[in-house]
Amino acid sequence: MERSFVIIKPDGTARRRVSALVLKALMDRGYKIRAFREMKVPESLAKLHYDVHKEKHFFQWLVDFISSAPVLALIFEADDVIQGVRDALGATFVQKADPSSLRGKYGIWAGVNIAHASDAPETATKEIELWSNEGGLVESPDAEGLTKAYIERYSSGDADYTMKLRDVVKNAIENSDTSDKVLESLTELMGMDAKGINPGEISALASIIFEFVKEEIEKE
Ligand code: RTP
Ligand code: MG
Repeated sequence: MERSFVIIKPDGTARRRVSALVLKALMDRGYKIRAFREMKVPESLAKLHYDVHKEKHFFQWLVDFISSAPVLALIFEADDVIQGVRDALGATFVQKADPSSLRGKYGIWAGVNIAHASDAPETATKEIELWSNEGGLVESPDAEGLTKAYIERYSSGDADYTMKLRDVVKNAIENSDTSDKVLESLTELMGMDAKGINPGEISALASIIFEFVKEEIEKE
């Protein structure tokens, strides 16, 4: 049976409700969960995970983003799960993802996009090996129950700050606004649904999103 390695990235996990909704949407597709781990990603693991992108201009940003605050690392299993998860996520850049896809619904902007998923069976195998050896990911019969418990615990309520976060980022880029106000808004909105996330990690995540905004403005 095919497997996919999935990460709910810090921008989803810091917003607990959003990560619960993403997990629920993926489970509703009938996939089995073989491993579940909430963890802070060491920079060394983030670098190895995104090693294929090491020559890209956004590599260091991507490493800082993925290691800024906790993620959920998971192994999904089902027939055609790799393509299925990627279809559910939608296009890489949030503004290009279909509005009904998970990145389209919950991603913040561009590559600040909620989740990673393996792109082929060979990469899935490599990623599962890497995260098992370097990330303490363990396959367990408990994984399914842990995932359901997470969904149960965090998916209630209807507050969704995604569009507000998206507007802050978009407006800042459009208006070349690099003032502290932007960072303050990001920190406040990022913290709205962050039960159990350390405030220092929320700040680190907001700062790395602010870095992204500043880099986009410099490019123009
Ligand atoms: P992922 O690996 O995270 O599942 O995403 P993907 O296959 O859809 O896209 P990929 O090209 O592998 O990019 C990996 C992650 O890097 C960030 N990114 N930023 N600033 C940029 O131009 C840029 N391009 C990619 C995104 O977080 C993307 O998910
Ligand atoms: Mg990729």
